[in-house]
Amino acid sequence: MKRIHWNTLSEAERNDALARPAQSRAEELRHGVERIVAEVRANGDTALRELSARYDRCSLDAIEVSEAEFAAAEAKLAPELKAAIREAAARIEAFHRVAAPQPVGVNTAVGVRVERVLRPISRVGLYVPAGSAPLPSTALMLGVPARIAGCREVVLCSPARADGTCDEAVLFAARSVGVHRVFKLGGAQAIAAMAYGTESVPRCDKLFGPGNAWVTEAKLQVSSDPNGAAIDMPAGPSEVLVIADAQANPVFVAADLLSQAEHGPDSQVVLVSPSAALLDKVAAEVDRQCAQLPRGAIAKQALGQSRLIEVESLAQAVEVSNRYAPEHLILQVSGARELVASIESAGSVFVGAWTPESVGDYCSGSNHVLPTYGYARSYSGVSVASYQKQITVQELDPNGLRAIGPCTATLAAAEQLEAHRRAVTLRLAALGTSL
Ligand code: HSO
Ligand code: ZN
Repeated sequence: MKRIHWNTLSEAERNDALARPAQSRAEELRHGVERIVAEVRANGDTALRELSARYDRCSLDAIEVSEAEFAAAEAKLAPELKAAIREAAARIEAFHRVAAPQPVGVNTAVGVRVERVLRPISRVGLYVPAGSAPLPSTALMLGVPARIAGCREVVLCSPARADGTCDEAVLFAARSVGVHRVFKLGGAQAIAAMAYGTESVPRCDKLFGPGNAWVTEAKLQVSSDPNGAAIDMPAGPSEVLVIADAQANPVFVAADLLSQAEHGPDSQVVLVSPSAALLDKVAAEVDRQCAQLPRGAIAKQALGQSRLIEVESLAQAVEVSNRYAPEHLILQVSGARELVASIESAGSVFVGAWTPESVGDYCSGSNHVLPTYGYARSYSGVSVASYQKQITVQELDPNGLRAIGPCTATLAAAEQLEAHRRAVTLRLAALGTSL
């Protein structure tokens, strides 16, 4: 892990120190995805079968998961895993329900009512990756808010294995949170299918979920086409920033860094501390724990581009974190709760020694589909609001028009939009009022 002394760096070096690894939208990837999208649009299910054979090495009879397959998946799962999936879903639901936007209304003048009403996005498409490890927790994180929002059709795609079946836990999780239909599709072809529709896959209005470079590129492409689909957020490799003080337990800090590093070789982990001794202890502890991990080789690659940053104070640590805008921020400092007020940009914050990031990944109740790559500066994680449209409604009675008509007319005149002005003055005249 690279050691950095923040105070010795110039502004440009600080930017470099916090830079994410370049994510190139390589020509080859762009063209490859364009070709896949075009094939799916032209040949529908036939293209999906061909592409699944080519890329996922599986021959699909039916693209959609059948009732019998759902039942077989459920029968295969260990009871404690099913119980954990149900338990996690319940907690995710409890938080997302209270965090959901509410309809609001206010009289902005006498006789002028303005409201915001909420409507579900009708058809949504969820993507659950199954690359190096299938992620049933992602099915929960995407499915629960869709159900709370009341989306009419919730579709989920996840890649099939070579034998043509999907991961049992993903299927069970999808079913337990009310996903309506599941398709055995992965990669760019899954995104294209949900964005444009095929004979089997319904066309969706908005697509959600993480994925590899192909999935991400496909989401970008379909979202820039007015006939395609909207997307939740731009996605990049997963990341964590830990702020720890001299009192932090190096064993806990190392475990948290590794839990992010094991996601993939491109994961980013950053530790910021005012204590040089703590940084030394964590570095040694990371090596020790990493050697014992089944995915140690992956974690080790991620650690290659991770950083240990020494700062002069906790206040400076927070400054560094706000500048980096991490997907996950862990505060392992005494009085961690007080630091929360100064956090400006982060996807999700984990407060104190007893809050590992893993609990947010699975079952504290918050969502784990979060902005990465610095997008936490302006984006938020997936929530019920992501599955809703907010519609504003206004209604005036005659007194309302008398009250705000003159303001409207003056502004319309200033913009030289006479038709706008008359839409008001004609009505005021009908009410026997002139300006
Ligand atoms: N930390 C990942 C989510 C995840 N972790 C799923 C385990 N399973 C990205 O936020
Ligand atoms: Zn994770």
